Amino acid sequence: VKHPLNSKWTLWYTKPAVDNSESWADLLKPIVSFNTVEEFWGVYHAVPKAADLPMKSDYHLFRDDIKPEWEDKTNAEGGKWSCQIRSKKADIHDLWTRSLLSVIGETIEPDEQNEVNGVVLNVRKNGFRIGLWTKTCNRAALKPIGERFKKVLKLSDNETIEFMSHKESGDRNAAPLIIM
Ligand code: M7G
Repeated sequence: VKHPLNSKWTLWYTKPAVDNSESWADLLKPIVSFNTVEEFWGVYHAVPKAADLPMKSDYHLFRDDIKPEWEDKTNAEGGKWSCQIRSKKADIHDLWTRSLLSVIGETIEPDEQNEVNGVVLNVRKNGFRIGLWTKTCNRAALKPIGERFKKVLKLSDNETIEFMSHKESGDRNAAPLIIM
């Protein structure tokens, strides 16, 4: 017996660029799709753990046929809640697992909202970053999601997450739409 999820999900991987000849699109590839709890755990155990990924790589888990790019029509008007995992004690494997479960189980958002398109893990020199991608930049919809995201990431009261629209994400000087 398999337990269906409410959506199909696809895991994507961005491999680190070796030189400047490879574009963003060349580096980003879908790995596998699943739509049951059992298939999720199969994938989860088959792929490298977050802490074992190479520098400059990403995991992306996205709903249905949404590509993990700003350009996708379901992402174009949206943005992301972003959290830099600063604490050295933080167990990235645990936090990424909690993020995945809250997204596929849809406990990250109020019932039937379907505001969350996907979740992204970036492995960078200054640490790990987890981003929660949303369909819109609607503050009223984003706040309860941000509150839940902070609990999923086990943040303490003095740690914050930031929401930035994808349209502004290329602009280094743009301020986040929400910090909380
Ligand atoms: P990043 O991985 O979001 O953050 O973006 P980083 O600066 O910590 O590495 C790195 C670069 O990847 C961007 O400057 C873009 O060149 C490219 N890139 C990232 N994303 C998410 C996209 C995207 O959705 N579309 C396109 N075209 N390029 C992207």
